[in-house]
Amino acid sequence: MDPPEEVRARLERCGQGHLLRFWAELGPEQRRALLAALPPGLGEHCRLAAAARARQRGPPERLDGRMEPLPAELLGSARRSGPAALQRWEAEGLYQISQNKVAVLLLAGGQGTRLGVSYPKGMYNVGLPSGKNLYQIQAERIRKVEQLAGQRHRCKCAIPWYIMTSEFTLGPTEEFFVQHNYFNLDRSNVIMFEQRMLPAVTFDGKAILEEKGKIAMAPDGNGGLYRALVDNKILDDMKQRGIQYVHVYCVDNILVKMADPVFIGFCVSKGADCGAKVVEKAYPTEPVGVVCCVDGVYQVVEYSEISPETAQQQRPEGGLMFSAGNICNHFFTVDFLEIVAQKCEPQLKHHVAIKKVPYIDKEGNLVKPLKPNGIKLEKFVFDVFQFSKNFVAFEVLREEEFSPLKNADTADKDTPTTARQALLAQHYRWALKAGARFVDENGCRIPEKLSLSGTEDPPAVCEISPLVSYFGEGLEVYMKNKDFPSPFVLDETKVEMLENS
Ligand code: UD2
Repeated sequence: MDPPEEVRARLERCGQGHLLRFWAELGPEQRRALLAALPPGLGEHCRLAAAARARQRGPPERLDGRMEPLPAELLGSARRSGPAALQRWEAEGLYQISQNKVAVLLLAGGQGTRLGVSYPKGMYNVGLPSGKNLYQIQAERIRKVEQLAGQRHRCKCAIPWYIMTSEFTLGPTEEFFVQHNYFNLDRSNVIMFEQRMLPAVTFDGKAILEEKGKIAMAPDGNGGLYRALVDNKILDDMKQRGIQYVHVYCVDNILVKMADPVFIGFCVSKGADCGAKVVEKAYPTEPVGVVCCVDGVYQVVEYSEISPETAQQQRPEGGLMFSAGNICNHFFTVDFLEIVAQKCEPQLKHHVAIKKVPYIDKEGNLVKPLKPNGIKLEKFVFDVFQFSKNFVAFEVLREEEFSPLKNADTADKDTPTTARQALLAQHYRWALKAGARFVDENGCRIPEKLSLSGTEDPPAVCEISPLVSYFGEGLEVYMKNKDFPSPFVLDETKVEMLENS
């Protein structure tokens, strides 16, 4: 059987006739699947990809002259604000949570290629004494902050957890949640949905076959969120539940504060429609994007778009001029998401990722290229800042809130080891602050060390379950003036024992 004449002609017209090269060798099921997988606008997509790559090969566009730092009045700070302000924002955030107006949304459609595992990153266990994976830690933080808001306002409340997956991550993520009984969350409050996929394209604009009857596809970037919200009627679901505020975050930050009441409270009190949590850049040339203003519009500027001189520029009062490092942690009102998803999404720019994409050559052999050969187009979640009418940013301390898991342990940063160290250092600080003492196997006191670098093991290992404490609160009652062995895991069972001792 020949492919429908109209399909062949259409593919030929847009330069994609090669996709039918192996048609004669395909079985009926493969043929059906190939035809069904041909995306509308394929030719246009391939042209766009090749053109974007050609543009990218030129010198990077420098934005230096057009950049301004965020105005001080839009930038809140966990470090510079007094306890009264922080408490006020936290109270506002907890109130909104107690009113069931807050949801969290996890971006989990990425392939996690740098980490080098074949399963979704959220399932990764960084080797904590409890053996918990990232998803479990996140689920337990949601349960705890629901409890804190409920206790404060004497009610029962829920924070729905929306999880954006892709063709690569949906199946295994669903299965993992089922296996773990949704980490004891109410199943109806965990909503998984899928983002779209786009064909990978050669440098000369041809869609790539990864099998004789299958086009190589990749997720459309974390900015695919906005289309996925519409495709999957997620905004309707949010509205039905009365959600007004959404905390969006990236899967790999082990220190992420789910539905962070302080950040949400800050954004709500400022009347913001869109907000970004940021950390101070560690050093001028650190390869992170900075949140700033370009031609009067808020955006994240990639490190490649700034000259080293601009990156090093200092503020008169000290500190880097452009220091607001993006950590993929955002606040949106549902109204803002609706405007973006319904109206502005087509204006989001395409970013080009150049990757090694395995392909079938003309002779029908599978080739695993040694050099990058394919273009993947992606949209970025933060590219919507430009549409905000009231944008704010909130700076938090890196050691308290940001330690991403990006690479395998062979790298020197953002690895399972650094993520584990960051979490254990934080819990050690919390324990000391609560008055705990640690002793070694001979009962001798382990000397305390208060200031730890990001890549240093604390002198004693103490892991605190998020079900016991969300951000260090409420620990004195179990830990003050008590001796603990190392390693020690403070979980619900231990808490019960300590309460009865
Ligand atoms: C992201 C931010 C970067 C910085 C850094 C901090 C973007 C575009 N970049 O860079 O500015 O804040 O994080 O850790 O936000 N994802 C999807 N679908 C996709 C691709 C990615 O859901 O098609 C998810 C992915 O699963 C992850 C998040 O988006 O949770 C960030 O993706 P990444 O790890 O590829 O982004 P990275 O580290 O380049």
